[in-house]
Amino acid sequence: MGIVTRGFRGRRGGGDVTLPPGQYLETGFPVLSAGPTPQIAPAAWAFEITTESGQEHRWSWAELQALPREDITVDIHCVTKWSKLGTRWTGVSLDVLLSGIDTSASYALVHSYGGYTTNLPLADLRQGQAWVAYGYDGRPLRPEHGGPARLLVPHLYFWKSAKWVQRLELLTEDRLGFWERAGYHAYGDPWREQRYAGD
Ligand SMILES: Nc1nc2c(c(=O)[nH]1)N[C@H]1C(S)=C(S)[C@@H](COP(=O)(O)O)O[C@H]1N2
Ligand SMILES: [Mo]
Repeated sequence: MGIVTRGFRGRRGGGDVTLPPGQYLETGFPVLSAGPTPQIAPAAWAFEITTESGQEHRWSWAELQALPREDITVDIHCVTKWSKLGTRWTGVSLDVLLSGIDTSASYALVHSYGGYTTNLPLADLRQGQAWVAYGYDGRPLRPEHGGPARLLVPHLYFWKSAKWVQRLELLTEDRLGFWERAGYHAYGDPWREQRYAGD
């Protein structure tokens, strides 16, 4: 005991690290942004969920902070092939934000400050699978990693975890986001290696 060799970290009871196919272990925290980092003052910040019937639900920064928060420890997998294990986040579950919202939508298009978008089935945002995260490693989430708040959907490739999240648009039909329109997979399950459309 006491000696920890990289690649054989004790994890879930010990043993080898299992990564999704084609991934390698990253110990830093790379920044991947398709554009500049938007600067959003908390007073100007809000998160919205809009439904297919046009209802709008809105949370100010203070209202988001007042909701029950969770500490989440998860592995993340970027389509550029790095995976980072045991990342520690703080945020509000989408189950909390979606509770009480009347919708029969099956899809969500996520919009970010700055114009980035990404799509996913609404079911993938429920049942403890997704958060609006504003803390990382016990600190406020840094702007380059999506602060003040980003989506966190760790079971899908990390491009689905929209940084600087602004709005969830609930839709009855799937609509592709930024990378998905550029040829990336509409769903993006790292364990099935769904990197590109057709994988
Ligand atoms: N708004 C926004 N969100 C984004 C991106 C982006 O360019 N803009 N890049 C995505 C991609 S491809 C990845 S891998 C992760 C990177 O998050 P990180 O920079 O915190 O590592 O954010 C995702 N969310
Ligand atoms: Mo990515």
